[in-house]
Amino acid sequence: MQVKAGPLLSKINYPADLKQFSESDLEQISQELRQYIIDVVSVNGGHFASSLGVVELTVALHYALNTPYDKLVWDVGHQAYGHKILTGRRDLFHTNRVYKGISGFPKISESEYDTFGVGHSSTSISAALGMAVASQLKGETDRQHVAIIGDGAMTAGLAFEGLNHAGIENSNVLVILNDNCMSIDPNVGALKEYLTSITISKSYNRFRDDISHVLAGLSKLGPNAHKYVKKIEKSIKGTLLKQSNLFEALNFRYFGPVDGHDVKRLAQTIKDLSAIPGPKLLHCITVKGKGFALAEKDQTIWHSPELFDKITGEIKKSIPDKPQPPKYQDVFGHTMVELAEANDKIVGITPAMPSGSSLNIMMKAMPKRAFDVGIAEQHAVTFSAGLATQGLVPFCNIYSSFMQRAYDQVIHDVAIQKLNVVFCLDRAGLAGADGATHHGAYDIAYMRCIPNLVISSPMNEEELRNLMFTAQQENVGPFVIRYPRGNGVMPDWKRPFKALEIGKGRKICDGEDVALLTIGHVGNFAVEARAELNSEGFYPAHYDLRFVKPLDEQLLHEVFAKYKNVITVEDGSLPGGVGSAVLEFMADHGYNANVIRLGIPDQFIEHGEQAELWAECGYDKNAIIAAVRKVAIKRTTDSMAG
Ligand SMILES: Cc1ncc(C[n+]2csc(CCOP(=O)(O)OP(=O)(O)O)c2C)c(N)n1
Repeated sequence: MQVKAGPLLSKINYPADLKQFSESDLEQISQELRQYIIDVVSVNGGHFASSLGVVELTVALHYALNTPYDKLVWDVGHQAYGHKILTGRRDLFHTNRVYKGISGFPKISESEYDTFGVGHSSTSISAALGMAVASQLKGETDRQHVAIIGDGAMTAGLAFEGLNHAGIENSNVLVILNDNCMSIDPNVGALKEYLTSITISKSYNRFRDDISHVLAGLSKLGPNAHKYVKKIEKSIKGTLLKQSNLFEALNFRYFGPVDGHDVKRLAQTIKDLSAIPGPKLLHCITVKGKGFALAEKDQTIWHSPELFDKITGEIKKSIPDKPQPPKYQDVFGHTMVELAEANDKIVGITPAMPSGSSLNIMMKAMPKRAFDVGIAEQHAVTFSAGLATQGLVPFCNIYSSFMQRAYDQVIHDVAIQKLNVVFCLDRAGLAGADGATHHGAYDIAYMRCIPNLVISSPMNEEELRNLMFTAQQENVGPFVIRYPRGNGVMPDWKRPFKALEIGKGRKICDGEDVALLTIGHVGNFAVEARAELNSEGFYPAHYDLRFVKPLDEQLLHEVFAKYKNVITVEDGSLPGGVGSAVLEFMADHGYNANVIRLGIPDQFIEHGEQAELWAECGYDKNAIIAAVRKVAIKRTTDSMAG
């Protein structure tokens, strides 16, 4: 649905239009931009509070700098809605995150203003530094390169790798630290405490005022400004040296903290900082959800709410008339508490996703045994490995796509040492509206080749519980459990635990002509497909593999001995996936069947509803029906009986 922009915003299609306005209009433009985001996201969905928090920063950056010649790199990118609206996409913004619409994140292919594709956090400093060094090598020394990074994203090792390198390159990099004390959940860690301490420190606040006076003078000095930089630096250093500063220690010039909602002053400061060469950091204090009272109050819920009433703030939830199956993530969260109550060796770990993974349930119930380690997937895995060396059983919950960050740690720190770490990979498979950066498409392929790992995937809530129960038993070794975003299929999911035999699948039903081999939740698509196919006279067999590794070889011998057609179905990439594993088994054992593999093809899948994407990739119920129809023989009830 198209939404009407305010009188000033409606005149701005690109930053060049914004620059036509005077500084005194910037506040109203910011207000209209904020309202536009509220109007569209309330009816369309998407990330919310983070973009509201950087409205003034966004306006100031595009006003003060010469984008797209100057490069803005948004970290994570979930806060870049204002940027999209000001850079040619206002009229498309209602298609944000919608199937075939614009992406919810900056994307190089979408706009020349999107300098770097993002979605995963903490890449901005490295990327901006790469751009800055390239500009230097090309002699384009007037170009500005700005990384806009949140205090949450700043907790990742990658951000520090970027800072560490930038500090010795004399390139034109400005890091804007957007400090709102929040990740999705409240930010955690010693860095956060450090940032808070310098924000409230009296000497820093005095310094901030000093520096803004000096900077205000600088812009009036025109082209000779550089001569004065040294002088300013001396004054900065003089004040700063009195108190150590982390960023200064890394050779950055530190400015701030400044009010991230004072748009005029921000624009002026950014302009002034452009005159100072080398690496610099501007510490901006912002409020996540700024301008929408409920979002300011409950920033976690409003990070990415459902649709809502923009007047009352009521989040619109459909009320079903019968009990619904729970989300897999909630089954994980509640089961963690149950298991940990019975087994005191169990601990829980999440890298910055307490709410997203539902580990917050355990964090509340057993605060000493559940850890949010910040946006630090690599650390989360190696920290878990360390815990496991001492006999604990860590359940390390990481979204499948974020686990890509910690691949070496899985191999080097966990698998080689056969440590009893349980990896729960949430959002495995096509994750929906976040798109290509967030789909958990590759975990089966990238885990399957690692020795010592058990890799499993539950078809429903009861299986998830039983796999978790199985994984926490003594000496089981590294154990992966992958499950998708969204709801399961069992409203009555809380059943007693049962240990499962590792590497054993199950036959769901016998059939004729063709066997469906499924892994995980997509097995339910096959159950639905079978019901329809049966009514048409097709009778595929159905097996749930349950384990990708070790594969149930006995089950596969039965399948290849009995069926000439085999259809594998998985919510993961076809190259290297379960279908590939089945083909390997077939070749290794000299079978010769017609194998059709359904799953995610060898291309990046964009955003949309999960159901739209399953259909696009060709492994939803209808695709399974079509595949079976192609190879199976239509039978009457009589011929079945015969
Ligand atoms: C590598 C990685 N891990 C986890 C996430 C999930 N995630 C998205 S936004 C976010 C919080 C970011 O906080 P911050 O950088 O402070 O930005 P804010 O939303 O507060 O503006 C997290 C944890 C991610 N995008 N990438």
